[in-house]
Amino acid sequence: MSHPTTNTVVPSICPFCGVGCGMGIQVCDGKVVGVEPQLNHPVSQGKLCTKGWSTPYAVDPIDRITTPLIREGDSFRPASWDEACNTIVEAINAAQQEQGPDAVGVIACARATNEDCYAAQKFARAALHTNNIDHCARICHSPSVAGLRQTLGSGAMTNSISDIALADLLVIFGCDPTSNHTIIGGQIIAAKLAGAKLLVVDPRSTRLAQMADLHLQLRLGTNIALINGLLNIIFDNGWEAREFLDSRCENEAALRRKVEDYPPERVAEITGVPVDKLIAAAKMYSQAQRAMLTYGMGITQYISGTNNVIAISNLALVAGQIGRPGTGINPLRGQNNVQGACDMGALPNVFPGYQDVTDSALRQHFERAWKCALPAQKGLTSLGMTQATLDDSFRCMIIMGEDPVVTDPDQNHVQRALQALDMLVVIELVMTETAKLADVVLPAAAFSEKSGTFTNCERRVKHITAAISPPGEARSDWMILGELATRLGYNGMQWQSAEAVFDEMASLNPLYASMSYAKLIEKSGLQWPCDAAHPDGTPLLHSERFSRGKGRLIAVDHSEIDELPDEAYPLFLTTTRLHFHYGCGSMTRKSPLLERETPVGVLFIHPHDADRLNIRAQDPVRISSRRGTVETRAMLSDELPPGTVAMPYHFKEAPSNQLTNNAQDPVTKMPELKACAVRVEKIEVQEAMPG
Ligand SMILES: Nc1nc2c(c(=O)[nH]1)N[C@H]1C(S)=C(S)[C@@H](COP(=O)(O)OP(=O)(O)OC[C@H]3O[C@@H](n4cnc5c(=O)[nH]c(N)nc54)[C@H](O)[C@@H]3O)O[C@H]1N2
Ligand SMILES: Nc1nc2c(c(=O)[nH]1)N[C@H]1C(S)=C(S)[C@@H](COP(=O)(O)OP(=O)(O)OC[C@H]3O[C@@H](n4cnc5c(=O)[nH]c(N)nc54)[C@H](O)[C@@H]3O)O[C@H]1N2
Ligand code: SF4
Ligand SMILES: [Mo]
Repeated sequence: MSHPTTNTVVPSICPFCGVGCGMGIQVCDGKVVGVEPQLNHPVSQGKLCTKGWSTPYAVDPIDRITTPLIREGDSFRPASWDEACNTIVEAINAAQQEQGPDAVGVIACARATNEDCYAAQKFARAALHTNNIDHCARICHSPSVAGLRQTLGSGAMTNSISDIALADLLVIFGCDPTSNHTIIGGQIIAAKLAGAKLLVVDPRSTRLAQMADLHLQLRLGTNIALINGLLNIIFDNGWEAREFLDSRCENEAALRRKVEDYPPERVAEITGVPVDKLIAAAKMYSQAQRAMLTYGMGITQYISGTNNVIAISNLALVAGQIGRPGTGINPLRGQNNVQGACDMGALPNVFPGYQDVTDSALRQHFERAWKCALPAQKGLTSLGMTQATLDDSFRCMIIMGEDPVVTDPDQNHVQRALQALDMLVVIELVMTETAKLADVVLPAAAFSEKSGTFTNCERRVKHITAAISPPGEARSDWMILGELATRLGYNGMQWQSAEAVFDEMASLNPLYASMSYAKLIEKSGLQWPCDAAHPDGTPLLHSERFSRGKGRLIAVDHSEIDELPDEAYPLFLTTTRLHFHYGCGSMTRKSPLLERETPVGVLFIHPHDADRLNIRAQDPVRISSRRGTVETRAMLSDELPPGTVAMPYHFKEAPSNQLTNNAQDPVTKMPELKACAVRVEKIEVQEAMPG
């Protein structure tokens, strides 16, 4: 590969969140020396947030893994690719010979490219003969994929980010875009300043809630009751979109009957939102010309996650706020390429393009294309693999760029499982907490060191090119998996370029059918579906009909969260994000600027609760749940309702996932990351200060 050597700017995409802002990577003498915003990028229009600006630190060679590493006692020794790959293949073969193909599995990476994720699922299915393939969408928007597939036929953002400027009402439901999708957050503020109304539904008083026309500060986990209450009011007043319901939706009668059980007074009691605010919100949303609804983890990260998404869908369908510009149901996908990782089929139940693995005609289609027999049963989810390890039926896991020790619920449980594996392989940029437990660590190329494509939250597929070479012996994930496949005896992954991977994928994925690198570069990205009928892509889904035909209304009921506070654990804990850090922190925490902005771990607590517990600002505190204990510092915040404390999950020194609950949504196995019961105590000065 040849790379620019002096002062060149290589167009690329920010490697953090799903907004997918356009950046130029500044390169000097084969090193990334800075980034700059792309002025004419369709999403970010010349802007980056602080994380985007800090990208050079995130991919800096300092602390990067540069050779394969093999465990030797408590540490690692450098090894050749040959030795590392042989060690892995031997362990896989032994596990599969003794316990069958499903004793192994792969976790793909929503921060890596589509090409990497396509390779990960093909590796699992064709080389390992198992559907045990999953990734962090499981604990993120898997309920969106499952819920919206049932109601609309497709689980992605229905509209485009630029529609924010077209809406006259913006509904921000269980997400915090100024922190987490910052450039979208900025566009929401701009729309508000230009006259759009703002309705926020969140237990916390987020920045957008503070400037909203109406803030519904509901109790944690009461989304369905709230939405059924709004629907009750809408039907009661005849505010529903009559014509839209008659012509484009089905199953209205059952939904109407269900929401009769949710009169405003009852809903006020369950949710804590006063009746007058419920009525105002129902009117605002149903009577707006164009209401655009965005939602996030406050909807999905519950054991009722899939039903929560269905409730959101019911609301938009009944109000007819979908299928037109400036409206829609818009799950703000989190990771820079989580939309793509799902589209690629890095999920245990679907091939690329959401094609069911249990459908024999589809499976035969992939068997012919990949020239191998494929497994017919759905695979295990990521947390399913963890559990199967503890149940002795799973032995070998390949984790490509995820840090479950910090980011999965119930850290002690996760660590026990990873330690019980015969072989844990981690393909990473840096030594994460998870990589530290591995038997073999393989060095991955970062986004700035490889070519490929990313798909952002509005289904926009963009091409990126390598700006520099990978450090040391690091390689793109698809190359690593291709090498392992060959050594396992499967020859169908010997691609010569990322483009060859993309072309193969596009030939098998109907949503990407008419895409090619040349066209992606020429058009500056394309939104799927992009096929013969939509050669220039599709900015707006469901305009004439829903992907499944009629929009399906499904009656759902409020259910309690799994673990309510009691005498021993009297407070609710919710976990959220901080603007300045990202995921497990392995990339953002390399930036001195971002690191300076936030303390190493923090507990947010309402002043009333703090007062009762004799806790002052910055006091060291201990937080305990039924699963673990964390020590950190207190920060007083009246943005939380009394009785609820909050922690970010970015800090390995104060990992909130020591505390979180692994209880799961029955449909998607999404764990309840947004609510569990905890006890908080002040740590007296003579005890050790937290790190
Ligand atoms: N800075 C930064 N940005 C990120 C990330 C990061 O780590 N750092 N991660 C990226 C990823 S992977 C994702 S998925 C996105 C997530 O982005 P968001 O969806 O915005 O994520 P959270 O902050 O976890 O949760 C959103 C909100 O849900 C609220 N909430 C909790 N319970 C409920 C409830 O019952 N009902 C309602 N209505 N709201 C509730 C919380 O108070 C919080 O404000 O962010 C992406 N962007
Ligand atoms: N308590 C609590 N826990 C949560 C959440 C919450 O709200 N509360 N949110 C959940 C959500 S929504 C998500 S998405 C997960 C995220 O959980 P993770 O996916 O574990 O988090 P990331 O920090 O994004 O980890 C990605 C890793 O990939 C590596 N990486 C980056 N690029 C590449 C690449 O090209 N190749 C390879 N091989 N590696 C690469 C990075 O170094 C990083 O260590 O966390 C979840 N955990
Ligand atoms: S909003 Fe997201 S994509 Fe844009 S610069 Fe910030 S982290 Fe990167
Ligand atoms: Mo996420």
